Amino acid sequence: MQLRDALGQGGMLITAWSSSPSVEMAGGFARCPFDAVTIDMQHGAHSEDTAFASARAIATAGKPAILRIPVGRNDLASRSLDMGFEAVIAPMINSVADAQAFARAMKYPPVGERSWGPTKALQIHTDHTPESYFRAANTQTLALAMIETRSAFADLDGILATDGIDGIFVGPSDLSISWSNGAAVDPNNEELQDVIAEIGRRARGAGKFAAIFAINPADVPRFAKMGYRLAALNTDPGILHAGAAVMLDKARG
Ligand code: 3PY
Ligand code: MG
Repeated sequence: MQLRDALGQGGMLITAWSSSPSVEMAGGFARCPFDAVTIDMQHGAHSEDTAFASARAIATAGKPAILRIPVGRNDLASRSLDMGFEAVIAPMINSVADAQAFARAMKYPPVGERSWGPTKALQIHTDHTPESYFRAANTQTLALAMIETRSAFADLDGILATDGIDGIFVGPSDLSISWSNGAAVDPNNEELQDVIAEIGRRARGAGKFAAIFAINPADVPRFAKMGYRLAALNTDPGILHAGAAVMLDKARG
């Protein structure tokens, strides 16, 4: 397991974002110079089968695998750690109670209530014995709580202070919807940038990691300056379209 140590070294890590249910493509992303690959089971089309097989393909390529669970699926949070994922992103963590429930699923006692059974994880993380995995898991696997509503922002300090929550992950699109009371989805909204900066500042102050979804690659250095340590770079369809546009422009002169 390597993600926590890489995050601790400073600098900005960039994860690919896999929404198409293709193990081949997730493994392909892991062989690109991304720092990690995230499998999206909230809005992406991955099933448990493709997600779990992707975890193995990503680890085989030497990269950390991250999973975004659907809203409230804390059972899947524990299970994905058992399948070898190093971090879980939980969407719509809107209160301290949401954060506590997520943390309980992610951490072994005494911090949480994760149940023992990392059979597949041990096949992937072959540097670990069951004992060493047990000792390492609570610190080496990461619980990232998504901050993407006004109520999450209102409870931010409590969410950050929750034992077992390692960091936050900002969802700028949902945050823009909530911030405008449903008037618009506008993640580039000026006012929102101050809120995003404030979330990064408070996460850093609480000694927790800050991560964010970046639609536009040019935003990543700006987020890094705000203290964010991990950015997801668009999605697989977005990268396909952007790459095709660049190549077709060149091909057509
Ligand atoms: C958001 O921007 O709301 C996200 O959840 C990014 O995936
Ligand atoms: Mg969202």
